[in-house]
This record gives sequence, structure tokens and C-alpha cells, in this order.
Amino acid sequence: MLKKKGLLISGAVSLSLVLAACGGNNDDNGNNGNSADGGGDPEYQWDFVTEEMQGEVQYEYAAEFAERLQEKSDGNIEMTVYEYGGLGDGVDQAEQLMMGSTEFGIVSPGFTGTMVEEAQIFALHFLFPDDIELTQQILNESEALNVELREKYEEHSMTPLAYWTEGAMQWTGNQPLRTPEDFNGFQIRVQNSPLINTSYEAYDADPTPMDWGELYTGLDQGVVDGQENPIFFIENAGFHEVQDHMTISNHNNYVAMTVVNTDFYNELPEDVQEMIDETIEEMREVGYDLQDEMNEEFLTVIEEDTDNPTEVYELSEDEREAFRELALPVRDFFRENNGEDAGRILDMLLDEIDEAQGN
Ligand code: 6CS
Repeated sequence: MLKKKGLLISGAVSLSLVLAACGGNNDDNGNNGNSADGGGDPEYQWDFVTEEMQGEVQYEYAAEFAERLQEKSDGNIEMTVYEYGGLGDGVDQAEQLMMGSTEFGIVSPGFTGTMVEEAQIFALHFLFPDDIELTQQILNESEALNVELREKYEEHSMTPLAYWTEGAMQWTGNQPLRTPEDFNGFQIRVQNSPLINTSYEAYDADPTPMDWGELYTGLDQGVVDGQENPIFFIENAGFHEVQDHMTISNHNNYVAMTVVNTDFYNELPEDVQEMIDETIEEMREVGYDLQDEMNEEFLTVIEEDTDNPTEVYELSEDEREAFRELALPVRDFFRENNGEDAGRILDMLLDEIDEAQGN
């Protein structure tokens, strides 16, 4: 059995050491003080940290983002893109963005669950439409997220420039997961967000926060019984190798954010900010297509992997309804426990979702 995770992490660590050795002395804007006349060093040298490995959605998004900015700026902007592990785990990376030691990053709201209370909104199951394209449209246009939640993040010096989907989340387990009863006492690995815990406690499960770097071994050794993720990530991280069952539940959407440190961004010259904003807009379609293609491709790979057989079961609408009923009261818990603006932001988002669905 191939331990993909072990191989990948050692790659990330060695990459970070090489990159750290190459780091320069930049000012607060990542400006190295050199002029940008041909042949010189780039005017700006920034870091872009991701939570995934080369070949996966976040890394490929970041690499493309970096390339486009380099081209647009005629080489004056150079970004170093880091794989997962290059600068620590998911929570470390969010903290570095907050402190400004990293300029850009892709952050899963689950890793900021203890910093920005209202951001735990993404932990609510059955909130976004099942239609991923429509969900992406809502993520692009939502005022609740792009104005109100953005302000909440900015209080912690992180500016989410875009929210984007990495696909619907599915469950894997060491047993079939078809009814809420199947979750009774089931130890499910979750990201470090209290509301994700509450969402699983609603099914009587036993949620266990863990970084994904420890998850392959955790599943293999029975430290946890299962986990949730989009299909491409389940395959790429090799979780299906150590799990016998995968449930197509579509119980939530995996939302990632492209984040920039707030002070760093606000202090950039206007034309540089515009270049960044323009690239963010272009990347919406690129990010969508990346996850769309990978989620489709890797479902087939899992289904056809005879060396590591995984029983794939798709929940019926009635079966999903049993989970939805238990998940709905968690919205009230969110309103009451996740910051003074939780209820207002949730209501705004629910109205926006209704409108997008034509209700
Ligand atoms: O489950 C996780 O923690 C990881 N899942 C994805 C889809 N991306 C990175 C993240 O850290």
C-alpha cells in the first residue's frame, strides 16, 4: 500500500528549506528597494502559501495566480508559492497571514474558526445549493460574505479577496455512513472549528480536530473512524486507501478563500492593487474549472482502484433529508453563539441564496 501522505510531506519540507534559504530582505510591502529596469530583481517579492500539494486545486490556483501577476507586471511581481507544510499547518498558515509574515494565502475558513467567529458560517451543513455552479455564483456575488464577513476578517488583518468552491464534501468511513444513526459515537476528523464540532454533535458523532497532515495515519491506525472532504482531495491524500466506504452525501460545500494581509494590501500602490483585483476576477473561472475537472476525474480513479477497493454509495434525497433535519437547528446555535453579527450575516446570506435559487 502506498503511503502518499508521507512522501508528499517530506517533499514540502525540503521545498520550504530551499525557499527559505533563497529569501530576500524586503520592506513591509515585500518591496526589495531595487529599481525595476530590465534584468534587475523584481520590484516585489511575495509569498503565497497554500494548504495543498503541487497538482492539487489550491496549489495550481496559486501557481497560475503568480504567473499571471508576473506577466501583467512585466516581471516586477514575483511570488513564491508554498505547498502545504512549507510554512506549518493550516492554523499556523492563517496566523502568519494575520501577522503579515506571509502576504498571500489560500485559507480554509475551518482553520480560522477560533479567530473569526462569524466565519464558522461555512461549517453549517446543507446551507449552499447542491448546484456547485450556483454556489460559486453566490460566493462571487454575496454581500454577506464579500462585505460583511470580509470586515470581520479584516478586524484580524486578513482580507478575503475571493471565496471559491473546491467542490462538494463527501464522507469516508471504516463503516457505511447512510443514516444519522451510523454516526452515533463515530469519530470523525474535522478541521479546527467549534461549529464543525457542533454540526457533527447534532448527529451524535464524536468530532476530533486534527490537521490533515496527520490524517492518513490517523485513519490507518484507527485514531479516527472517518473524515469529510471533496473527492479530489480524498484521492490525492490517499484517504480512500485506508477507508473502505465513501458516501456521496454533498452535505456541505468546501469553500476556500484567497486571502491577503490587510495592512500589506492597503499600503500597496493603487495600480498594483488593481492588478491584483483583476487577477482575482480572472481566477474565479480557473479555480472553478480546476475543482470541477479534478473532482470528476478522481471519482473514477477511486471507483476503479481495485488495489484499494472503496464502496461508493450515493445518498438518496430521503436519506439526505434525515441529516438535513438534524442540521437545521445548528443554524440557531450559530446565531446565538458565533459573534454579535452571526444572525445578521446568516439571514443576509440565506436571502441571497433564496434569490439566486429564484425563490
Ligand atoms: O481537510 C483538510 O484539512 C484539507 N482539505 C482540503 C480540500 N484542502 C486543504 C485542507 O487543509
